[in-house]
Amino acid sequence: MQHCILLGAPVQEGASQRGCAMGPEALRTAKLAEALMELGHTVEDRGDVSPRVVPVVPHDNKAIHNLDEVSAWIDALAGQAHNAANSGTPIFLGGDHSMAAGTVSGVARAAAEAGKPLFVLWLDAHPDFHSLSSTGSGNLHGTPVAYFTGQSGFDGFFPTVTHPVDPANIFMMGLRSVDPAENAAMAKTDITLHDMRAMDEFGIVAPLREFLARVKAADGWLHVSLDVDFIDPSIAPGVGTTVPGGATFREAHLILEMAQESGLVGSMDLVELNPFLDERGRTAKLLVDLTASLFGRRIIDRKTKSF
Ligand code: 5AB
Ligand code: MN
Ligand code: MN
Ligand code: MN
Repeated sequence: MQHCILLGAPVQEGASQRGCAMGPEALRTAKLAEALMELGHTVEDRGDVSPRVVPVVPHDNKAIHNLDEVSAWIDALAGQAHNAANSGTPIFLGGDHSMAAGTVSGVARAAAEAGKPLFVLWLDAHPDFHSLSSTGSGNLHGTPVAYFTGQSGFDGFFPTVTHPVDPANIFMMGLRSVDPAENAAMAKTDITLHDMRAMDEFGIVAPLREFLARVKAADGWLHVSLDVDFIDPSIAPGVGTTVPGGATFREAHLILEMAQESGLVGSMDLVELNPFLDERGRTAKLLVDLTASLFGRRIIDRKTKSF
């Protein structure tokens, strides 16, 4: 059983549309804590993080907006994430995905102190691999992976990354909207990219098993970052950036069930939920059910493990 620490990150300044700031409350209303307790875990809700915004130097890329605010969020979240990761299994309630710049870098520091390399399972329609120079939209939720892997160009704008995540330790699933600059930048890294085409062609089980086996062999810490737009918008409408052709209900559950069975999960992000765009709370409820799968809910109690 795990000690789950809920930490709200009502950041929406990294997205183009407002509404993600309501995400943490919607997840609480959808009974996230109750679902985890039902599975036998203890739950500590630390409330919402509130950053102190200080001005940073403006960037040459004039498309960027809310740089001051997002930078402050990253700084505050990295500290809180480090702290929470030292005392339990943090579940970060977003908030737009710019928060992962803070949560992942903070968790990476705690993992390193525990002598474990950090591995990231990135479930998203997008790779979020823009640099501050390459982002065309200027929406900073498109940048966290480039930041926490230590790509250049963030110094002086975002807090300095103390423990960059090795790109070889990142496994992305569900990609179906990748900008040319992201494609070019990722081609120079060892990130494992399992896009929707690969999911159609090769499925989920074999490649995910291979990744989890690598985490296990390295005695690693596994962080799962779940962007709502990973899931098909027909069943997860509560998100600003809908992209057709996403993961099905069972594909999403299977991934999280397998991750749970590996016994390696140390932390999680639930991001991009926009309750303003949701339909009667169904996306928030789906996220709670998916989290329950990652924390041990099973259809039947099976003796044989799939991993
Ligand atoms: B999300 C896009 N690449 O940079 C951009 O939802 C989308 O956190 C970013 O994955 C999507 O604006 C960010 C077109
Ligand atoms: Mn994302
Ligand atoms: Mn996305
Ligand atoms: Mn999005």
